[in-house]
Amino acid sequence: MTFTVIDPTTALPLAEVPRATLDEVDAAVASATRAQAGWASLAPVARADALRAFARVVEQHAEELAQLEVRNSGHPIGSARWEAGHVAQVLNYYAGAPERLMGHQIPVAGGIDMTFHEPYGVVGVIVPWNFPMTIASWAFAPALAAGNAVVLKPAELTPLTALRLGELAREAGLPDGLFQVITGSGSVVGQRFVTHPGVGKVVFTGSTEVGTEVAAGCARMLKPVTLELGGKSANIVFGDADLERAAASAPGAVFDNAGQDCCARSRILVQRGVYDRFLELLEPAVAAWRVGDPSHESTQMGPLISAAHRDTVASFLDGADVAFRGSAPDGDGFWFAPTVVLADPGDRIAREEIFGPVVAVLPFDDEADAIRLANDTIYGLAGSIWTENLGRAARVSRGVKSGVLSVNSHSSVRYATPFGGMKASGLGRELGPDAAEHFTETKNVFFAT
Ligand code: TAP
Repeated sequence: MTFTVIDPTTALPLAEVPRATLDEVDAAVASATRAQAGWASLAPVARADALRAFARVVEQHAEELAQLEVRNSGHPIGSARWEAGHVAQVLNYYAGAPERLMGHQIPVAGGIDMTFHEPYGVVGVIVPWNFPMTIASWAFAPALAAGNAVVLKPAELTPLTALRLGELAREAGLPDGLFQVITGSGSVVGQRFVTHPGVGKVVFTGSTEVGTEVAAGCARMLKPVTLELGGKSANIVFGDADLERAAASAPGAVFDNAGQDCCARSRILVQRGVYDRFLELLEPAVAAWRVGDPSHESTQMGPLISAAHRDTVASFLDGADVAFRGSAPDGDGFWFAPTVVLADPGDRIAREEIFGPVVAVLPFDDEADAIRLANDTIYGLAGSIWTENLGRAARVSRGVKSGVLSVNSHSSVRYATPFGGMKASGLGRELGPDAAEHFTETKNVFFAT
């Protein structure tokens, strides 16, 4: 059995991909279990070398991976190149981990006490369709570094770069079965990671709705789970900010990847005294946002991922107070023009994740009001604070309940710094110096003397 993968820029079929059965998932977990035993017993330096070799092969194929992502996901080529390079960087970064996963020697009476970081065994990784390569690498690189095997399930909409990464891992010399990519539906393949007793940990990135189900299933199995879920992040602009910079950068903060970004700043909160001026500056920046063929070097935004998703995004504009819109091409692709909406805090558009190129602008009065509004959502993933006042930046960044904030910038993702959400945006952290440890359990051993 197979399923068809569609190019969102043309709406035409791109590839046929296998739809795995339960038996095939079980076979993948069995071969991952066999591979893991050998991998975990390798010298740490040998695991580090293997991950660096994988990184080198990804670098050598970066352009091919980027072109594939352009076609499967509609990402602009510039972004797709960054994503492929980022996967290699993440692998190189966690290649440093096997030799640094140190336990403690703890002073106790009557002997010597030591802790060890033991791998879980097989880690099941479930990823969404919005950033297929990068999000997968945030889990598989540290999991492998810590001595685990990985079975990765990409989203059915965007499996192609993940499948290619599976082939590249083998080309790089990773042991057979150690890193497998298995395609199929979430309710079959993803669910089996949850219920299979041979999968020691699950990493799930996707919607809060499905993530909650996955977490409940893992709880029944007493299985650890990392969750990276939805967001409704605020871009907070104070009256003392550099308004020109804040307005010029705001489109990129929400329309990047056509708004299909868990960190999208899909609410812009603007202090009332500069609200009109900010909108005046924002309008030309939105008009200048280049939407079109993602294979063109100058394109900033491609299509949405599917016709069904475009319908969902469009439904948010029913009855909305649209201030202005950018442009989008005609044609068969799943196009949607960047859209700026004026909203009230209770509006659906100001509360729910849209996952499309639509931003709600809301005024606020003072610092306390900004923090209250920013926190007035079930989510807590990312956010930005624009102000020239350092004390205010510190107070507001401590007051906003989000896992990843930036001041006078919209940067959320760096491989060397922790990433993840508070509240309904997730559980646990990825990336940064501690992530490999999150793929281990602490064992304590006491030696009587
Ligand atoms: P989902 O519909 O939740 O799907 C995510 C993944 O889970 C897909 O691979 C899906 O498989 C699989 N899945 C579906 N049902 C499942 C089940 N019952 N058990 C196990 N796995 C199952 O999300 P999406 O629409 O692909 O992605 C958009 C969402 O992801 C947004 O909410 C976005 O904010 C969130 N997201 C969060 C982050 C971070 S880092 N916080 C990053 C990116 C995206 P199939 O679709 O193939 O069936």
